[in-house]
Order: sequence, then structure tokens, then C-alpha cells
Amino acid sequence: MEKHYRTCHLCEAMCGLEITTNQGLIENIKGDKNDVHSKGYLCPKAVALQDIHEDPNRLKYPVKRTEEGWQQISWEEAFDLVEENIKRIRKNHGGDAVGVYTGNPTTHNTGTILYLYDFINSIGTKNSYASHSLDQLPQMFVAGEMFGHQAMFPVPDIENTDFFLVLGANPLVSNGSIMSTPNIGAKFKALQQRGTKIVVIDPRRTRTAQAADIHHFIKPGTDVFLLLAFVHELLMHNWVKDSHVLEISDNIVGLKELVQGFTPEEVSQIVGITAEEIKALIQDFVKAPKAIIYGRMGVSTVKFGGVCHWLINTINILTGNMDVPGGVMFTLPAIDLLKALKKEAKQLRWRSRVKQLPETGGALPTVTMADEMLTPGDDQIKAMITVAGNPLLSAPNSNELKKGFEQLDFYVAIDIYINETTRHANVILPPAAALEVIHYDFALSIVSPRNIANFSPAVFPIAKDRKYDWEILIELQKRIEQGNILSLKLKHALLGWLTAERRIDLGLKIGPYGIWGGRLFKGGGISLKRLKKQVHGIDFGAMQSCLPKRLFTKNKRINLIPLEIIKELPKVLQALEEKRNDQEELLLIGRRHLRSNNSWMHNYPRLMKDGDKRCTAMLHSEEAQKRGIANGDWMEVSTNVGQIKIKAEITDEVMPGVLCIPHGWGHHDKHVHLDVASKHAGVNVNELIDHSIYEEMSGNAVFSGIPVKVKVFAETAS
Ligand SMILES: Nc1nc2c(c(=O)[nH]1)N[C@H]1C(S)=C(S)[C@@H](COP(=O)(O)OP(=O)(O)OC[C@H]3O[C@@H](n4cnc5c(=O)[nH]c(N)nc54)[C@H](O)[C@@H]3O)O[C@H]1N2
Ligand SMILES: Nc1nc2c(c(=O)[nH]1)N[C@H]1C(S)=C(S)[C@@H](COP(=O)(O)OP(=O)(O)OC[C@H]3O[C@@H](n4cnc5c(=O)[nH]c(N)nc54)[C@H](O)[C@@H]3O)O[C@H]1N2
Ligand code: SF4
Ligand SMILES: [Mo]
Repeated sequence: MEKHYRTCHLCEAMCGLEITTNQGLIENIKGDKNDVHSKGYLCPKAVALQDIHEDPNRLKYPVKRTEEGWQQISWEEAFDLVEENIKRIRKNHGGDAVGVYTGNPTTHNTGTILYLYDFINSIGTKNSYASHSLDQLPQMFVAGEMFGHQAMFPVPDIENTDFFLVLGANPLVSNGSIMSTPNIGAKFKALQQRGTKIVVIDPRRTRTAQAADIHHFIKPGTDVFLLLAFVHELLMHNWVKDSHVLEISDNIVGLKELVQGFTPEEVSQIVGITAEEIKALIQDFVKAPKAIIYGRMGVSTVKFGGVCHWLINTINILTGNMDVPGGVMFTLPAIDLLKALKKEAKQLRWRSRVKQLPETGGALPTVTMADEMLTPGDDQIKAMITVAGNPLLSAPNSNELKKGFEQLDFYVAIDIYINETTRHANVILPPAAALEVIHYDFALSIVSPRNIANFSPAVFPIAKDRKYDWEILIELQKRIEQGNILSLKLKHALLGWLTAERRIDLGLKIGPYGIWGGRLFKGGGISLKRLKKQVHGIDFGAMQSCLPKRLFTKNKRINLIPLEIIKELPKVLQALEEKRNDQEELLLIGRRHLRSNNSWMHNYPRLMKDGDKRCTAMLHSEEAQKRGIANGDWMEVSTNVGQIKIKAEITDEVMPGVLCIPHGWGHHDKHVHLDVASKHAGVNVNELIDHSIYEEMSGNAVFSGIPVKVKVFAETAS
């Protein structure tokens, strides 16, 4: 029997696990009680790591799609096929004809974090897309405008706060996003015991809302008005607090004019919260010695997600709650990815061809990927490379995007499954995954409320003829990168020499706690060798005040009114007017489940025991009654772009006027090889979502607040 200590890579919480194996088989997976970060906590998904490891559907060798079905081929043949086709398409149509889409797991995988950016650069395309434009792009865009770096995320110092205001996040289920916080339920209880007040604003009474002291329903997509009223109140009552961050913030004078007219009384009816409640909320927030306003998906994937996140940052600054304990702070991770990505963290350098949507950090918004595939002309996408992504389930307007994938000249996927997207590929290159790979969390260490580091060796070795993701990416880069032959030879030799472990070691050594760097860590600093000895991880302590030094803006100051915001505000005003004459359609919102993870974890028996009950459309009893819908009825839900058939779940957990459907389902395509998921197919909510509606500042997808028509389905479906 052997015990392995390992960080779970499945979500942002970074829980430490204790995995017991016996003769190459997993005996059990438990929370590691001694892990410096999670202290024994784990969620049900961690146990399914065993299912991922043992899943017979998981690909281990390259496959090629043929008339007769999928055929296993050698790595050499697979790489040859990719090289030949990418080079051909690039030669005939130019670099932009090759599109790339990188999905959510790339942020959680050491190999892809380390080698993917170089690989994408080697393709020489502007058509690069990523799942973060279905998610936190507005937050990144605003961080870029205000702090000079898209990854400079303000992270709640949750354990030390007196007031925690949560908008559009459900950390008790998501386990914290842009706030890596395992066991947040227990943290909430501890906070409440010491008198901290927790308020949740969400159109659904989620688990997080239930655990809070106060929950307010809010009409989907209207937080921007509530937040403007918040700033209005702060300025009108002179509740702005002096702080070192306020001192380095410019243009505060202009704010007053921007929020003029957005009084609690004005916005109350539109947001669905009384003016008295809004005022009380703001007063309580201001009175608290330390307070945090925190928002995630529900205020990001909305029409004015960027403005919402600008307002959230602004409120934290104006109330003296930025860069101080108990407020929002910035991490200083052991490997400083922010410094490493300084050059890449630019925005607005180019725009997409068809809709002129902006570039951020080298990528274009995923909502326009279908346009770029389907609109003829120079630079139209003819070939695709996807890495750990399933955009046909996760991006808006799946039917349109599917047309795009169907007409590609060539498509290669680096993925471990034949799923709804990769089934369109010509070739799939599957890397070693989950327990077969080393793990160091570069990205999520940036958003952890404490500065921590943990290195996990692989639990299982892989067969000699299999490959790690970095080996696949390096090989492809070597074959398709263009440039001076000599310098490429040198570069590629270096790529091979700088193995993942060497890169981690170097990053740690030159980092702030490293033996060559800041040595902020006792005993002369860390290296990979030293980190490896600490199998439960190292905690370098709480976040520390770091402004203005940590800012990436040229003048080391924060612009409180970025130009892009000024351009956006007239649209907010216009929307306010439109909302006054809102028609009575239901507004769509999403829902995450503790045992789902976006689209890709429905193939694991341990997580799917209640799989058939999860993909339902929740609506309030008043709305059901109006439409003659009974619990469990099949309903037809439609928009201008699609229509789905889904079971009604009548619950007063959601506010009237709302329809709540989870994403990541719809595994009924007979071409997918997902034996368990196919049995609990569910439906794909993204068939309903129009890709021509987007967050206009950054081009992020809009999943919340989309009007939908609902009626009972005539005959009972099977
Ligand atoms: N309607 C609606 N849509 C949404 C959302 C929503 O709330 N509502 N949420 C959005 C959000 S926040 C996100 S992040 C996106 C996610 O969007 P995507 O990233 O496109 O989708 P995932 O479901 O995460 O797909 C992950 C893919 O990675 C593969 N994979 C898993 N592990 C590995 C690995 O180790 N290596 C490789 N190479 N591949 C691997 C899986 O097989 C799968 O194909 O979805 C978005 N879509
Ligand atoms: N179990 C599980 N954990 C996950 C994931 C998963 O799929 N399953 N996915 C991971 C990923 S990729 C991400 S990005 C994170 C997301 O992490 P979170 O953002 O914490 O999770 P969500 O469940 O998307 O929470 C969004 C909340 O916003 C609410 N909401 C919707 N519209 C509005 C609105 O207009 N205003 C307000 N105020 N609220 C609104 C929704 O009801 C929902 O409760 O979770 C991660 N963790
Ligand atoms: S909360 Fe996230 S990191 Fe922790 S065990 Fe669950 S999936 Fe893994
Ligand atoms: Mo996400």
C-alpha cells in the first residue's frame, strides 16, 4: 500500500488529497488532513478522480476519423497528418485560417499552462479563442484597464472581513471562483460566529444564499443599476474613506457625474429590491470596519459584466477596502505568473474580422468564433485546433457553431474524449491526464486568499508509448513553427531541455520566496527540491498590502474611469430606459451542481447517481400557474436561435420571472463515445443562447438575463 499526497486539479479550490494505492490500483481517495490549504476538505468530484483514471472511454492513443469509424493510429502518423494539413491550409489561406480554442482544463493543467502560449504563438494566428471569454473576461479586461494586468485579480481576504457581499456567485457549490476557498461553508459559519454579516444577491436562493444572513433576489442582468446606485450613495453622502489606494487613484471627481440619477429609488423597481433595502445594504457595508464586495459569473456573463466589475473594484476602493486585510487583496504566489506574463497581458491590439470584437491577452471572444468560421473571405477559419475544450456544449449558439465545425477543412483536438466537439475532429491526440501527471497550480495560486504552493508528483506512470501534453505541444510546435531555421533549432532544443519540472524549479527559485529571489521564506528560500519535501504544501502566509508597487500600470496609479467605461455608460443608460418597458418573458439564468464540472464530468458513475434529475428548468410556482405547467411537465423553451425540450421543476427557490437551466448537458449525439454521459444526456442550454448578444466592452458571452419563451409541450415526451 502506498500513500500519495496530491492537489486536486478539478476546480479552483486546490484541495489536498491523500490517495492510497495498492499494486497500481486505487484503494481510496480522502482529503489530506495536513494539507496547508484545505485541511482535509474535499468535495464529491475528487473521489471521481478514480473514475477518470479508470474510464474505458478515456483515449490513450491517437485516433483518426475514417468512413468506417475511429481508428487508432501511431503518434508518428498522427503528427504527420496534423503537420501536413496545417501547413497546407496555412500556405493556401494564411496563418489566420488556423483557429485555436483552448478550454477550461488548460488553466488547471501544469503542462498546458507551461507550453500552450508558446505553441499558440508558433501557429501565427489571430484567431485564438479560449473559454475565459465564456467566463471571467470582463473581470480580466477591467483589471487590465485599472491595474495594468489582466490577471491582477482582487481576491477576498474572506477570513478577516466583517461584511461579505456576494453578487452572482455560488461558492458553496462552485467551491469559490477567483477566490480559491475549500470548505467555504465552514468558513461562513466561523465568520458568522465572530459577527461577520454575509449578504447574497442572486435570482436564485442557492446554497450560498441559504447560508447567508440576508438574501435578496435580483432581476437577472440588472446588477449594474444596483452597483451604480451603490456608488451614487457613497458619493452623495460623502461616505468615501481615505486610504492609500484612494491616494493613488485618479479621476474620482468625474465619478459623481457618471452615476448621477442612479438613486436607489430610480433603480429599485428595475432590480427588484426596495429602495429601503438597497439603502440599508449600503449603510451596513459602509459601517462595517472591513467589508468586501465580491462578484463572479452572475455579474460577469451579463450584458454589462465589465461595468459591473469596474463598479465592484471602485466600491472596494472608495470604501477603503482594497489592499487591506479584511478587504480584497492581491496575492504574491511562489511562481509569479503575473510577472512572467507581463508582455502578454495587453488588450485591444487587434479586432476580429467579422464583428470587430476586441482582442484581450492575445485571444478573441469565443462568441465570434462561429462568425469567423462561417463568413467567407480572407482569413476565414479553415482549420481548428482545440485543446481541452468542448465549445459545442459550452459556447453560445451551439447550432451555429456546429455548422462552423462541420465545414472545416481540418480539425485536430488535443483531448481525452470523443465528445460533442471532438467527434468532428479528423485526429485526436490524447495526453496523459489526471493522476498520471505532475501538478503545480500556477494559475490558481494567483487567486488563493493565502499564498500557498504545492507540488504533486504523478500517482501513476504512463506506458512508454503514451505522451504528456507538453510532449504533444512541443512536437507540434517543432513541426509547424515558421522562422529562421537556425534560431528555431535552438529554440526547440531549449524547449525540450526546459522540461516542466525544470521550469517549475526555475520559477520557484527566482520567485519571491525562492533561493535566488526574494527569500521571503524562512530557511533561505525554496526550490522544487525543497517544495517536494513538503508533501502537504507550504503556506507562505496571508496576502500582504502591495499597492502601488504591485501595479502594472505605467504610472503606478489606478485610473478610476477608464476610457472604455466612458464609452459603455451611455449604453447602460439606454438599457435602463428599455428595462422600464420590459415585456414579460422569463429571463434565463444558469446553475452549477456540486457533482458536475462544466460539460466534461458526466461520464463518471460516482457522480451520476442522480444524473437524470439534474438537467431541469426551474421556475417559480406563479410562472408555472400562469402557463398551466405542472411539476415534471415537459416544456418547450425557445428563443430567436433555438428551442429545447426540458422538464419543469417548480420551485420557489428561483424568483418569479426567471428560468434556471444548467449548462454542460446534451450528450445525446450518437457519435460521442461517452457511455455513462449518453445515458443521462440532458439538453444543451446553449442552443438557446444567441451568440450575437455579448458583453460589449470585452466581447464576453452573455448567459444570464436572456429572454426565453416557455410553454408546456403538447404531448408527454419519453
Ligand atoms: N450556458 C452556460 N454556458 C457556459 C457556462 C455557464 O455558466 N452557462 N459556463 C462557462 C464557463 S465558466 C466555462 S469555464 C466554460 C467551459 O468551457 P470548455 O472549457 O469549452 O468546456 P469543458 O466542459 O470544461 O470541457 C473540457 C474539455 O477538456 C477535456 N479534458 C479534460 N481533462 C483534460 C486533460 O487533462 N487534458 C486535455 N487535453 N483535455 C482534457 C474534456 O474532455 C473536455 O473536452 O463553459 C462555459 N459555458
Ligand atoms: N461543482 C462545480 N464547481 C464548479 C464548476 C462546475 O461546473 N461545477 N465550474 C467551475 C467554473 S468553470 C467556474 S467559472 C466557477 C463559477 O463559480 P461561481 O460564479 O461561484 O458559480 P455559478 O454557479 O456560476 O454562480 C453564479 C451565480 O450567479 C447567479 N446569477 C445568475 N444571473 C445573475 C444576475 O444577473 N445577477 C446576480 N446577482 N446573480 C446572477 C446564479 O443564480 C448563480 O448562483 O465554478 C467552478 N466550479
Ligand atoms: S472542491 Fe474542487 S479541488 Fe476540492 S476536491 Fe472538489 S473538485 Fe477537487
Ligand atoms: Mo469557468
